[in-house]
Amino acid sequence: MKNVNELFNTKYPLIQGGMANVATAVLASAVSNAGGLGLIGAGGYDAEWVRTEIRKCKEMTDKPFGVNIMLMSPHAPAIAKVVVEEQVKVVTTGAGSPGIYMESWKKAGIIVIPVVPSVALAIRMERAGADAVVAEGTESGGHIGELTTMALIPQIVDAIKIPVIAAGGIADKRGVLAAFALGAKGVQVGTVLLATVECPIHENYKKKVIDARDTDTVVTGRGTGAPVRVLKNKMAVEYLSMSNQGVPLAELEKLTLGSLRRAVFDGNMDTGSFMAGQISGLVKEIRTVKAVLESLFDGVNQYKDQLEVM
Ligand code: TUI
Repeated sequence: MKNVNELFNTKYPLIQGGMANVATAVLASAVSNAGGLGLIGAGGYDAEWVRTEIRKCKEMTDKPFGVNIMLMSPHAPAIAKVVVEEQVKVVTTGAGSPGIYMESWKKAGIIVIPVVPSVALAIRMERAGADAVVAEGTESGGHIGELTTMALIPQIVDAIKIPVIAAGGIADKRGVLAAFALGAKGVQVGTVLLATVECPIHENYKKKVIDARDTDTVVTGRGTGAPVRVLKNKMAVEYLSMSNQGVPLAELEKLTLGSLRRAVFDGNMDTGSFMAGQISGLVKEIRTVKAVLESLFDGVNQYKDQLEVM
């Protein structure tokens, strides 16, 4: 089995999370230039936005990068075509099963890495031709599954032959080593990259991550089929209280409509959705992307022979 950094042609076996509205060409190129695999997060944007970001990213780095497609987006089918046309090297997917696109992506020579929250989906994706999976624990920010990273990774590792990349709760080298010890061949990180110089989000968002303690995330939307982990604020607390009182979904959705954009672009502390993982409490300063990646893998090579990852 190829190591994940050989599969990507990167220095580190690391993927950046496909964070919607956050993961632009600016962040993706910074991660790729620092030795990881940067991703453009298509999020809710349309196909032409994605095409433009891909072209910008090609200008900003000569290293490999990928695109994350959020499958709940109505633009996903058109974006699935754009990644082929633009000869994107790697595609990751989230919030659904990419089965219907797999054949066209494989034909185009794209490395396909679905994000999965369960063993069943990991097995389905391996059968459908995925090159690797990102197994994402419920510690993660944004849209999440039920299982923790600790429980999910070894179960998926035992169920499939393709490489497993661990996500959820990883923000320093202890997390990286733990993921490798569980059998993962690489890691995906998101939260720790929010607190970087290059991350193109409002300063209030970065400050909120840095100020967060271990217990400061909550999960909204558990009743909607699309639970989302965010940092606690007025909006999240109101949402949970209204949801507990049985307020109908349509009412609740009025509260969350446009809330991620209010966090990312306006830094609105009261009404924004500050998506971030449980590991926010470990993130204490704003660093460059390069410094973050170096610290994640600092000394990890020492364990190369035992872990057979890099
Ligand atoms: O997708 C993510 N994280 C995200 S997407 C996102 S944008 C958004 N905003 C508001 C509401 C919903 C989405 C913010 N964060 N992570 C990957 C991920 N995929 N987590 C969980 C899943 C997942 C869940 C169910 C993947 C597949 C799946 O299976 C469905 C099926 O068809 O079997």
